[in-house]
Amino acid sequence: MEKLIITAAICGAEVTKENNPAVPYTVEEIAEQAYGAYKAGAAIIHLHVREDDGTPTQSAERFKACMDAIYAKCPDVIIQPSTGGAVGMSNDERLAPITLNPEMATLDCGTCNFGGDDIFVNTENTIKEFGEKMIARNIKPEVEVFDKGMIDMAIRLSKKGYIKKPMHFNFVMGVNGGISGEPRDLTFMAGSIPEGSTFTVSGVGRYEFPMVTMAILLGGHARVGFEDNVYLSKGVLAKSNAELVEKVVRIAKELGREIATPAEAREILGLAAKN
Ligand code: KMH
Ligand code: ZN
Repeated sequence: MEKLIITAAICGAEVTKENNPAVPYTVEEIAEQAYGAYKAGAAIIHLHVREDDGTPTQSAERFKACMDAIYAKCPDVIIQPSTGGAVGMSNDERLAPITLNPEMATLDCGTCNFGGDDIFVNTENTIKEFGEKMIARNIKPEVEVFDKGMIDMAIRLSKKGYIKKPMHFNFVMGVNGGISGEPRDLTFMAGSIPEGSTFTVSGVGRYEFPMVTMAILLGGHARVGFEDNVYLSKGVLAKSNAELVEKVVRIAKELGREIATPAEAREILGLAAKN
């Protein structure tokens, strides 16, 4: 089986220090959390950024400051900025970090409820626009799918040339409005992607470790981090993103799956080597 790529979603746009005091806001806090996760075994940092007061922002300047600070501590890590941003942001706002030409970025492939009155809007035209812009900049999209229909959307749009093959998916499971995070759900999602695709799983909240464990067994990849879950185990807050990554590494080792370095992750995902 391929080595396991671990992604650390260290910050997110919705989670706050009230949920877990270790959620990073400042450039320094973000770089520190990324470094800890990288040292623990994460090859990819899925990145959202904040103003110092915790307000989510898609400012290219803020992304650049955070990416520079992360690369200063871990020069070979893969940084994957979010183009999802936070609910309610405009497309132009959300696309700002791709002007920095990152190796990867997320490409959300459908609209869904996002808890309460929130709707995370990704119309077909939005997906086409984001897909085209990523192709133009040679950015590998991580295709974010919150439900099975979004896989079908990605397949349709990749046939039309908006997303290059082989696609790399992230199944986000357990959002209030998306697919749940039960084993049958992951079997269904993993069985629905085209041959030659790769996938990562992000289980939200209590679904995080069961879904990651199942992904390890299925040959998929694993995402953990404060964006998705702030608990190390039931009722126990994680002290850092690194603690969550360390737990994945322990599970993977028990199950006989080796961990991919960033260079190995680049090879698996078809990214250019970094010099
Ligand atoms: N914050 C969510 C509304 C992504 O990073 O592309 C969207 C999100 C997905 O987090
Ligand atoms: Zn995200």
